[in-house]
Amino acid sequence: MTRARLSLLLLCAGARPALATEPVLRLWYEKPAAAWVEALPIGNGRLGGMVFGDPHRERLALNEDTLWSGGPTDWNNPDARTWLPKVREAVLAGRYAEADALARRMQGPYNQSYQPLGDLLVDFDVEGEVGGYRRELDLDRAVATATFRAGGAFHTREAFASVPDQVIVLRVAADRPGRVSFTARMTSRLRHAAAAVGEDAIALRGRAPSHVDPSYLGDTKEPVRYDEGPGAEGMRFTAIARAVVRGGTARATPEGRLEVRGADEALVFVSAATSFNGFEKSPAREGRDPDAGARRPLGLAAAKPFAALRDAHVADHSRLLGRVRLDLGTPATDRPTDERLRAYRHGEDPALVALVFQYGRYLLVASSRPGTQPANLQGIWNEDIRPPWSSNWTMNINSEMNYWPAETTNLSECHEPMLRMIAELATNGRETARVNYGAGGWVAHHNADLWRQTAPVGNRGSGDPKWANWPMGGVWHSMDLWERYAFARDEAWLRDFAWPLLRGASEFALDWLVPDGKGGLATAPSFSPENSFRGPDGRVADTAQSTTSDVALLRELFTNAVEASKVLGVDEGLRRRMEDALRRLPPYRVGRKGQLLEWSQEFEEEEPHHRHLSHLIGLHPGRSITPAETPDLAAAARRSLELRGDESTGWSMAWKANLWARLGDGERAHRLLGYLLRLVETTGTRYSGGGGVYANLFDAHPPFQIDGNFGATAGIAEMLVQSHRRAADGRAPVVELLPALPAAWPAGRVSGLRARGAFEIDLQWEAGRLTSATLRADRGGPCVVQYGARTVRVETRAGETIRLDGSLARW
Ligand code: FUC
Repeated sequence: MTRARLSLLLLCAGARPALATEPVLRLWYEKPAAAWVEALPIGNGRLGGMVFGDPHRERLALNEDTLWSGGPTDWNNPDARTWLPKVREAVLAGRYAEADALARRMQGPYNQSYQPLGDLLVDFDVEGEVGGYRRELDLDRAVATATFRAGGAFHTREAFASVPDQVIVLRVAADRPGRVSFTARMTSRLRHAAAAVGEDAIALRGRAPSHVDPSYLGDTKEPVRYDEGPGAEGMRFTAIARAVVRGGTARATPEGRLEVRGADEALVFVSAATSFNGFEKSPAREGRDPDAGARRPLGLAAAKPFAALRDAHVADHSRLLGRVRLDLGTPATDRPTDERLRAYRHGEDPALVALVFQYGRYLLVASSRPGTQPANLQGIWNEDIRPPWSSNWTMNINSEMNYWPAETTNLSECHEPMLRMIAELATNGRETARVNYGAGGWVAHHNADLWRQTAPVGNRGSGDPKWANWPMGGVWHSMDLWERYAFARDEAWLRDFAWPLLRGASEFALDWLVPDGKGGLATAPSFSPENSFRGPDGRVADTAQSTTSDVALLRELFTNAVEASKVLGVDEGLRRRMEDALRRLPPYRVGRKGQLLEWSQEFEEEEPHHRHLSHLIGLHPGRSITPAETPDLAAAARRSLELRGDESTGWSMAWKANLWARLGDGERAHRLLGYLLRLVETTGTRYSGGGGVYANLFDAHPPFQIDGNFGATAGIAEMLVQSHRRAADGRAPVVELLPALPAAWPAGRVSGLRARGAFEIDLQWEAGRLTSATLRADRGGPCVVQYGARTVRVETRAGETIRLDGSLARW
């Protein structure tokens, strides 16, 4: 059948477009930002900016993703190896509190902190009263705009961070000649100096501390330390702002001010670079020249017309963002985003959910591009020297969650920085595995930083073992490697890049497992991030054996690595060891309340409503528990979710939305999204209960953590398409359409979602029923499409497009 005939059928089948207009992907407000979490984020993966949009004074808060405190150090702890057997002995004998105390001796130093670069502050001469103010962030174009009327002129301020030109561009314009006048300067909370560079540019040069204590240590003796003297440690950085005017004058003053007078239009180009030269090099002694790095893109960018810069930026950005369209309807009135958040209860504004979905994708595109650092706990946006949890990569849920939407929502390129970080962690983690545990392969623990810290944190005793000692960071992140392959089916990449890393993670895991004395295998010490339990002696403890999360993560790792080795036809010996381990891992267990046990025995949980859901990893993001294949375990997981409760921190509620979606419960997933969309109006950086979002839609733990944004996007995708199961042949992915559609989204359409097996999916539904589905097969091969109870097996050829109607009849 020809294409034309196919689309005709599509229309005849009554699949008329349910929703006529494209939703407008825009955050907008009637006031300038009064706080950082009201400002609008822009980013090119490396450079980040928070745009406040005040008519009289712009604050553009700046970040560069390699600006971190510290440098490479030795964090491994050779003593850990001597404590390991003692910890194991205590755990296996059930002396858990003693095991905690011993485990603390295996810890290493805390990791370093992501640093703020500084602010570009622009004081404008604006004549007259300001009226008709509006500021917005256009997600399709990635441009932040503020517009208003003053003194009889219409003023426009636009800002974007360009990947092709590697600069942030701020355009200041008015529709009457000569109305653009301002004085700009740059400042930083870090040690810095400002100066003119040339006639029309100013520079901010500075240095990051050689050490910053994590925020959660509170008031320590010297939380922020700078090295002194020549060759002092610490990252160097340079930011340059250069003005180019049409009409009027631009001049840099010797003390570092940029004065623009009487221009028709001014462009301010901001460029920044650090001395970062790789995770294994001292940023002081072996660093790059940050001045040269900051200057390089400026000359080229400043020579281009504004329209060319903006068009190149928009083309680059929309190529990624535009791959997925989600339409859940258009709101009757176009209200400011903060008002919509206040009015959102349970589903009256589905378009707000679509906006939040795309915002997560926007943030990933803006914070994670090939060659940059992966999105950290705050993406790339941070204004504090001691940011919450160091704004690091926290690997017991948060950094994984950041990348959950990367493959499912068609942003595979944005996954690259995380995949590269995994490779770098494997390099350092090999040494940690050897020194700390005498084990092969590679290990990573709870926290990572720019220097790819792989050892336990905790400063040799002050970290709680339930997070500091948890050794499964590498095991969990190995899922990224397999998922990337599962979605892209790129065998060369699997062989050359992913397999050595998967193999190394598996080698460590096999070495880490110990016989349980009954023919099975156990992990000890073992933790369930980040909950504690009450042992049989009544004492609260963290350190146990074979927690459910360890077992789930190891099942996932070995299942994936076995399959990878088969696809590649390599390492048969290792494969057999993993298959044997899979048979000997402890089973999931169900407790007295019908819940999935969190520990290998039915201990009392210290916090029954704990935000973490580590024992449910097998349900999501793992796939060892599914309602279709393991209904009893799925029921137990459901019970565990009930017992944990709904309301929690931002990321926790986002995870729950994903978990409920995997249980096929769209109503409950939707309810969680409702909680996630609660407007949080306090802006402190300390943890205070009640998760939601800030006015700029940043996820509120609180404080701000970006994981909840990415988790929400992933959860919405899971409600629409799932593909983690396999058909009975063990090969064909099962692509489930609308597996968890809530009643609040009766009609809609989505295009461009990805499914494992390298498929791209478009769906349309009306009155809660699927009306059409399109599958594009990148690489061909079989898949089983499921809608409700109906399934159809489809054989595809590479490049083929297949259309199905709502009854799953193939056309
Ligand atoms: C884990 C969580 C906290 C927070 C931090 C970054 O320690 O338990 O809630 O998200 O990571």
